[in-house]
Amino acid sequence: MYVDKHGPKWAEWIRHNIERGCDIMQMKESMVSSVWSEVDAINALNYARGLPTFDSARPDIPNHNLHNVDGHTVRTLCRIVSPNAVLLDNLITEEEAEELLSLAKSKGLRPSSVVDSVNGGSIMHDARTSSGVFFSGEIHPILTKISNRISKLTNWPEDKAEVIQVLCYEKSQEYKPHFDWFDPNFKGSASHLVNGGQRVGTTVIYLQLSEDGGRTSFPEAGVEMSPNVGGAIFFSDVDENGVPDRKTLHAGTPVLDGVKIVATFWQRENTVNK
Ligand SMILES: O=C(O)CCC(=O)C(=O)O
Repeated sequence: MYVDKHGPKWAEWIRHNIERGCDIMQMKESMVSSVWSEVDAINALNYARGLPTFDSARPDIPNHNLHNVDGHTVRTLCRIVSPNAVLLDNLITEEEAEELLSLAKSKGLRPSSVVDSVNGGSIMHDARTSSGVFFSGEIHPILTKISNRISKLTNWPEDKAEVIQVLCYEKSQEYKPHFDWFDPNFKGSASHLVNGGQRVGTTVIYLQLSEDGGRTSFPEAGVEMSPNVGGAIFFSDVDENGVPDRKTLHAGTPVLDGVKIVATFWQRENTVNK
């Protein structure tokens, strides 16, 4: 439990160094600079010392510049505190972006919808003029690879996530400011909350860049982001206690020139039946 997360050698290393009276912060740093996530390292060290462990209420990116996920390096370029949002470079490679793009194009893009706040179904809305593809119930190596990488990076189980969606915005298309979390006050949220609970994390991966416009903006924070191809924006939809965060209001600003294509990955509170 906790100490065994990366095998018996690490468990032994933790126990032995605690017994020797090593500095706990230095131990944590050594673990994090190796294979451990920050949360797992803290939990393992707490557990080994009989202290309470901490299970995060939301996915999050460790507070480091470089992240090694199974040999693939992702870099944090910018981090904002409220909402808890991170601009990432190289979340996926340009080749992986191309592969996902081809898969989406082969499926064909349809006008995007939004959740109907009354009955939970899908409806067309002026607020979202893009077109998109859902890969519901399908298994493709590239989808699995990307969900697996994000789940590891954010320290959140892979089964607690929706399938990836791809969105395409042509000139003048946009997604007006909105929240990704389901508003518990809306009748239509119930059918979504029952399967997987609340949305707790959003990752928007850029697959194709527009020439101008088409940024992801956070109006409450006064921030607009525009990653490279394969770069992404991650944000927690809820606060540290799992409560929907109104600061996560965000938008896909109108594309002024060219075509923007992104993939969106939503993480949930509970396991999702796909
Ligand atoms: O297109 C973007 O930049 C943001 C996408 C978005 O807001 C969403 O899919 O919820």
